[in-house]
Parts: sequence; structure tokens; C-alpha cells
Amino acid sequence: MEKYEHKYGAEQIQVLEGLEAVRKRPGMYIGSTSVRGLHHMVYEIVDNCVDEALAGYCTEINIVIEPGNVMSVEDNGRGIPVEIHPKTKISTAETVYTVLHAGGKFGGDSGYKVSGGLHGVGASVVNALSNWVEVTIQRDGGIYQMYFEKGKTVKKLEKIGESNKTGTKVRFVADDTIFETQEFDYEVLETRFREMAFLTKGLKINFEDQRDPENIKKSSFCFEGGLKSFVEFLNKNKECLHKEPIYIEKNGEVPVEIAMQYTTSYSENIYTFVNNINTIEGGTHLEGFKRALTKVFNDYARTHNLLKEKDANLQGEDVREGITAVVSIKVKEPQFEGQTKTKLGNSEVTGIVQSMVNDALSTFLEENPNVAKSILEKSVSAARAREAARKARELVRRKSALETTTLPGKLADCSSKNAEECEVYIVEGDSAGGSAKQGRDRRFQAILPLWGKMLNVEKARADKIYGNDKLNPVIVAVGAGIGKDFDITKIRYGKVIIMADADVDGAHIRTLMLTFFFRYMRPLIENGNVYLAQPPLYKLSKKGMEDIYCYTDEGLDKAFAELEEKGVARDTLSIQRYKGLGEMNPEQLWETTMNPEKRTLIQVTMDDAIKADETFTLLMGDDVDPRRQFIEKNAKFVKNLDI
Ligand code: 0R9
Repeated sequence: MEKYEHKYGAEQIQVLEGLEAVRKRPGMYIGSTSVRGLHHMVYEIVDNCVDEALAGYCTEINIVIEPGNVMSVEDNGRGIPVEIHPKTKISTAETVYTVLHAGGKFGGDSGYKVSGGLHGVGASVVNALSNWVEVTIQRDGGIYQMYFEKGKTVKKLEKIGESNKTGTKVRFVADDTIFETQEFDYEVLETRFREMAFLTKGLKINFEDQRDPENIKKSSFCFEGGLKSFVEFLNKNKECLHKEPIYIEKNGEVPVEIAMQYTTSYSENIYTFVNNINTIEGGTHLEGFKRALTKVFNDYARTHNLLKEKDANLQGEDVREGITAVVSIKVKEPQFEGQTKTKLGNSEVTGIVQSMVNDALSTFLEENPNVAKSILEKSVSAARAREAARKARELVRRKSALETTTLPGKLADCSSKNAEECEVYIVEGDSAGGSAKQGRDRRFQAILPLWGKMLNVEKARADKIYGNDKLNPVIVAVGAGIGKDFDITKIRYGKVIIMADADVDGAHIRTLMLTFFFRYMRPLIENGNVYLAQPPLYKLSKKGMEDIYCYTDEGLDKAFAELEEKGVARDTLSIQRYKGLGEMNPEQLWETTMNPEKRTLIQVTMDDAIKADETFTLLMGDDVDPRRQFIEKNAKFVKNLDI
């Protein structure tokens, strides 16, 4: 494990602003007060343990969700310093928990934080936003403890026992008057802890959920292979071109760790991290990596006659087809840019990463000619497909330039041209499409019926997508192009709503459409324009009573209970179970599924690209067994198909 020496000297702790500011504007400090913000509280604390691990003093972290959503995090590091802090005249530990921006990272100069959460604000913010926090420190032969409520010190740090061990344990309950929920999501946290363990080679992270004594969940992560294990994990359901991931590690001024492995898939999955933060928008490290790949593979192809003199160079996208890679670097003073502040801006990093990958990858290819050959064969065929795709795209472009107003024949467009208020329903089946056309509000609702067998884009290259008769109407209707050409500012509808039956076939159509949007119109999902309609599953009716629609089995039980309370017996009701959208007449479809005042739409969000890629590989790939396991485990997900 890499050692990062940095002393949190007392002088480095600055007193800046009070915790009241945090309680007044929690979103500014923790991102949001939704379940996402709640999880960030945990990451802030765990990040401190990871910093201690990166400093070379902590080897194990124990995280437990105790009954009542009490979160407990313990590390076996040096323990937070307990001595009196010369500036604040209280213990350093209490200072870290009560003074915003204490903890060293805003201290400038030599103090820097390697790991970091979304806002990197640390322990004091967690304290400010908790009902209570208990901190126990083992250090200097003693056990010390302090206790806070809503950020205020209730019990100052005091010695409560003797110990020859060292470490820090923090327990807290999030403030229920600030957060929308106190309920931690085990799987979301588990995914993040697994990722943290991949990123910190050799660090052991144990995680346990004790909330339900009858169903205690446990996981433990420790990866001696670091990023190599990460890439193996990401590719576990994919077919790989070579057995072992290519692994590069260098601990210079900017420590760089990279693992990469080529698969037979057509998509490109490169995940980048700076100081353990997922740099979703990429940046200079990604740029350096990509440049090196293009150069090294072209050089190799030329010198080994895999590209002839007359052949054009391979382009970046050709040599990245099918790649799964993780790039993780550590930067002392990272500059984050971009919309979500997850794009690395430090210009010196490009050259550092590029020259490192140049050296290591060319050596690897020379030493492993069979691997080089299979990657380059794939790249050459990707280049050919790119050329075919370009021709197909030109054809589509030329056609649409000639027929500028030609929208798909089946599209029943809306009259408004204001994209913000317009929505398009992509409807499975002609009969449902017919009902939707009649039932809609034609001022702002457009209907595009889909028919026949939809192309599985997971198994097709781009050249097969352009001009595909099932997908083309969707591309033209959305109006913003696809792939590299996709331009979110050109979308014709603010809401693209997939409306399919609530059965297995409907789920399949939804998955196919979502896979297409994810692979070829990803900004549409990232921008929050993709929705799933929720048609009802049941209709309850009785003479003299207004019809009641239920959207889930739980909703049906609730409706029965409410009606029984009002004296309406279950056996006096007529229950209709909808098998498909086609069973509803236009008025019913409007009332239940399309009327903006009454309908429920599920917005498709993409919190985690890694998870989404895994899902689509599984749902649309060749492997039957993992797909069956996934569907069994995520029956609810498959019903909603949210990613
Ligand atoms: C369970 C959660 N763990 C922590 O929050 C945690 C913080 C922390 C820490 C140090 C060691 N372990 C920790 N765990 C530490 C100790 C020393 C120097 N730097 C860091 C040392 O012994 O000299 N600290 C993080 C910030 C601080 N300590 C400080 F600002 F108080 F120094």
C-alpha cells in the first residue's frame, strides 16, 4: 500500500465558520438531503479511514448498520489525536468534529487529503447533520470518548479506559429533521465499499447490516489485485479477448494505477478516479490514457504489418472498442471542473499518464504478441465498421436533408413545437398506439407506436443501428441524432416516455429501448429526459362508485383495506386485471397513464454508470445463467426497469 506521509499539525487546522451554516444549508455541504445525501454522510466518515489507510496506518475498516439505522464505522489506524489543540484550546478530536473545515484539508501547504467524498467536508458536517454522534478513540494507551447532539458537544472528550490498541470508532444517527429518510440502502453502500476496496489495494472493508436480526447481511472486501481485480469484476459476465487484465502501476510524483482488459463487446467502458473520487466527466488523466492507447496500437500495427502502408491510421474509438479499463491516479492539489465538478483539470497530468502508458503498454504488447494480435484484429474490424457506419449515417443525414420535414409515418406528432412542454410516448403495439393516439392531449403529446422485433443494440455495431427500420423512427422523432452526433439541444421532446405492458414482453421492450438510449443517446438519460409510463395493473369498480386504479399489488391491498374501512366489502367489487395497454380504451389510458395531473412517471436516472453497464450486459448479453440470477434477485427492478 502506498504511504502518504502528512502530519495534521495543530497549526493547519483553521477555524472558518460555524456548524449552524451547515444546518441552514445542508445541500451545499452534503449535496442533497435525499437518501443520496444520507449515504454521503457515511462516505465522509469512511473516507477518513481510507485516508488513514493510504497514509499506511490502517489495514481494516468495520462498518455496521445497527438496528435503528445507527451507522457505526471503525478503523484500526492511529486514532484521531486527543491532545489539546493550541488554537481552539479544546482537544484536537473535538476540534475536528465541531469546527467546519478543520481536519487539515483546508489548511493549505503540506496538509492534503488524498481520498475524498463529493464535497470533502468531513467529520464536522456529519456532526452538524446528525441527531447524535459518538466518537471513541484508542490511542496513547487509553480509550477516549466524546458525544455530540445536533453538532453541539454534550460530553467532552474524556478518558474512559486503558487500551494498548489504536483506532477510531464513530457511531451516528442522521438528523431526521434534515434528511428525507434515515433508511440506509445496503446495496448502494455495499457497491461503494467494494469500489473503495478495489481502489485501495490490500485494504479490508467489512460491512454488516444488523437492522433485521432475522436477516443479517454481511460482506467483506479485500483485493490484493487492486484495479486488476476491479476490471475482472467488471468483466465477470463478458467474454474476454485475453485472460489477464493488462496492469500498469507507477508511484511517482503523480501515482498512477491502471488495469485494462478487452472483451468481445462493442462498447467502451473506461472508469477514472482521482483521489478515489469517480471522475465521471473524465479530464486530463483520461485524455492522456486515450492518447497513449491510440498511439501505441497504431505504432504496433504499423511495425508488425497489421496495418498496410495504404491503410489509414486506427482512430481512438477503434482501439477502444470492447475495452474495460479503470484509471486511478492521486493528485495532491486536484482541480475539478465541469458541470458536476468531476472533470480533472490539472494539465500536467495528461503527459504524465500518456508517457507512462506509452512505455508500459508497448512493452506489454511486445511481450504478448498473441494478445496484441487479437486486440488489433478487433480494432481493425471496428475501423471497418466505423467506415460503414459513417456511410450509413451520411445516407440518413442526406435523406433527412432532402426530406427535412419527414417525420416517421407512424408518429402522431403534437402541435406544440416547444420541446420543453412536449412529450413523446413510445408505445409498444399498434392497438395500444391507437388508444394512445385517441386518448392523448394532442397539443403537447406525440405518440410513436413500435411494432415488430426491436434490434438488440448490445449485439450490434453502430453500422447496423443507422438505418435500422425499427430504431430509425425513434432517432428521427427524438430529433437529436445518435452516438457521437447526438446533440441534446436538438431534442424535440422534453420527455421521452416508454409505455409498455406490465408483463414480461413489456419488460423486454423497455430493456431494449433503455439499452439503446444508454448506449447511443446517453445524455438523454443523464439529462433526465427518459421516463417510464406506469399503466395500472388493476381496476376496481362498483355501481355508484368511481373506478379505482391500482398500479401495484401492494396498491391493490391498500385499496381493499381502505374500501373495507368505508364499509365496502371486497366481494362486492368487480376486479379487472389488465393484461396489456391494449385492453384500455382511450379515455381509460388518458385517465390512468397519460394525464399529467394523475399519472405516475418513473424518471430513468443513471446514478452509477458501472451498475448500468453491468445491468445491460446481463439483460441483453448471451449468458443465460447470470441473467436468470439477476432477474431472480431483482424482480422488482425488472418490473420497473429503472437503471
Ligand atoms: C472511524 C472514522 N475514522 C476517522 O474519522 C479517522 C480520522 C483519523 C485521523 C487520524 C487517524 N485516524 C483517523 N480516523 C490521524 C492521526 C494523526 C495524523 N493524522 C491523522 C496522528 O496521529 O498524528 N485524523 C484525521 C484528521 C485528524 N486526524 C486531525 F486533524 F485531527 F489530526
